[in-house]
Formats: sequence, structure tokens, C-alpha cells
Amino acid sequence: METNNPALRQEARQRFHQAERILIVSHIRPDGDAVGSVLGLGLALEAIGKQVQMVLEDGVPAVFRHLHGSEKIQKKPQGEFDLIVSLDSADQARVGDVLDNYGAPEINIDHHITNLNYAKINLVDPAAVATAEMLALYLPDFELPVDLKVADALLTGIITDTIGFRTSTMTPRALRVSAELMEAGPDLPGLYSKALLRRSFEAARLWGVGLSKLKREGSIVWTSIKSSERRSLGYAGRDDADLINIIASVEGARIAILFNEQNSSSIKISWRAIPGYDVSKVAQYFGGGGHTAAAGAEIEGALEEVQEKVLQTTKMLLNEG
Ligand SMILES: [Mn+2]
Repeated sequence: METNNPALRQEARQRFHQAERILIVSHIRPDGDAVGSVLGLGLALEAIGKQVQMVLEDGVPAVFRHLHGSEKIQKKPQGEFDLIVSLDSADQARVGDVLDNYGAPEINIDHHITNLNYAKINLVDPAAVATAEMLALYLPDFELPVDLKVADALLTGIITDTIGFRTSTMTPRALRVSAELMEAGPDLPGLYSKALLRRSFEAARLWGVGLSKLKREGSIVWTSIKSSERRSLGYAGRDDADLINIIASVEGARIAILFNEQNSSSIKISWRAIPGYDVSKVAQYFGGGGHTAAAGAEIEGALEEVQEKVLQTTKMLLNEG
């Protein structure tokens, strides 16, 4: 069933305008699309006088704190709401524990092909490069305003999910939508530089640690980051500082894998692939999800053992070695 049709968008519009207290959530370890989408929709709803709570369980990564309104994003919801919206999250577990006392969201807006349609109104468009692209297209349908702050947030979502308009997911529509957003005045090079290029000293050193362990077998390259390494470098986040996108650029690498140890018994795995491979299959096999070219999963187990298992399975499922 088509889940992004105009009738559903009209239903969503009605709910946005009826509701007074609105909770907007997105996924754990938020990326630019999670932060940008939450802010884009949240600020647009605030602009028409709604009481909005924006919640990301892991807070806002430092590289997105220049975005207007990012200081309003909380780690836990407080109080009651008459509308809950989940963004950029393929299933409810992706948002973490924040909805434990609230139940399923009423509106789910997302571009992941693996979305489980877990809300009442599911707007899912796998052809969109980012949830922020969908919101840029839908805000006029929702009769919500796109001002400079909203455009900054949504453009950041598109720029980050496409790594600066260069993933295989890019479409003419995404460029048109981005051009539309630029009409509202965002400083594109500034947003691009802040979200994608500038790195903390600690992040650059984390790359060094990961890159020094880079391995290759056939067309697969991989490396790992241990939580003890993050700690000793003083790196504050649990993320990989985007190291996965750097190792994916290695000549001849068809598939890149990053093993990011969260703690002694849990490993976050990221996959990247060149066109022609579908790493979301492998991620799904391990209980994760994502897109054909970029996917992730979290697996219980020790680093060495998980590495072994994931490498074997990736080779087997994608017929690569
Ligand atoms: Mn996204």
C-alpha cells in the first residue's frame, strides 16, 4: 500500500492543527536527519502557536548545536501530549526508551525502506533521500510555514543523509527541494562545513585509531573502535565520528564495515556499499535496518566474536570476499 498519499497527508495536517501539545521524537544516536527533521517540524509547529516538545534520547551531537532551536531539544519527554510524532525511525525501538510511558506514535514520517508502519498515520517514502526532504515537501501540505530556521534544519538533514549530495540515493527531486529550501535564505556552504567538514580534535584522533587498524579482504574493508579507545582519547560520543564514510572511500572497497564497541557486550555495526549491493539485507539479518547503500545493526557479544560472525555473514549474503 502506498503510504505517502495525499489523503494521509491531509489526515496528518488535521491532526497537527487540532493538537495543542505535540511531542516529536527521533532515533537514538541522532544524525543530521534526525536532528534536522525534529527541528524542522518542531519549529514550524511552534511558529503557528503549538506547544512542542522535541526529544532525542541521546541529545544533540555537538556538530548540530549551531542549529536554531537545538538547545530546546530534551532527552526525556515531560507531561502529557495530544499528538506524538516519530521521525526518521523505521520502528519504535529506534527512538530508545522515550515513548515507554506513552505508547505508539500517532504519526510516523520516515524514508527507510525497512519502516514497519508502526503508527496510525504512516507517511513512508523510500524514494526520499532524507526524512527532511519529505518534510520540506509536506510542510506546505500541512499548512506549516518554512522560514529560515526551518529551512536551515531541513537542509542540514538532506546534506547529512546524502553526505553532501553525493550518495547513490540522490535524485533530481532532492536537488529541487534543496533549491526551494535555499530560497528561504540558508547559508549552504556554512551549513555544509559545520555539519560535514568541521571535526573536533578528539574526533580526528579517533579516526587515526580506527584507520591504523584498517583491514582488507578482497573487496571488503573494515575496522573497529573500542570504547576504551574513545575514553582514552577523551571522545565524548558513542558514535564513530563518521569514520565509516572515510573507510568506504578506499579504492577497490565494495563494502565497508565499522565495528563500534558500545560496551563490553554490545557492538554497533555500520555497513556501506557501492551501488549494486544491498547491505540493508545483512543489517536486517542481524536485527538492524537501513538502506541498500548504508545500514546498521547492534549486536550483543564481544568485539572479536561479533567481528568474525558479521564478516562471514556479510560475505555469504552479498557473495563477496
Ligand atoms: Mn534519514
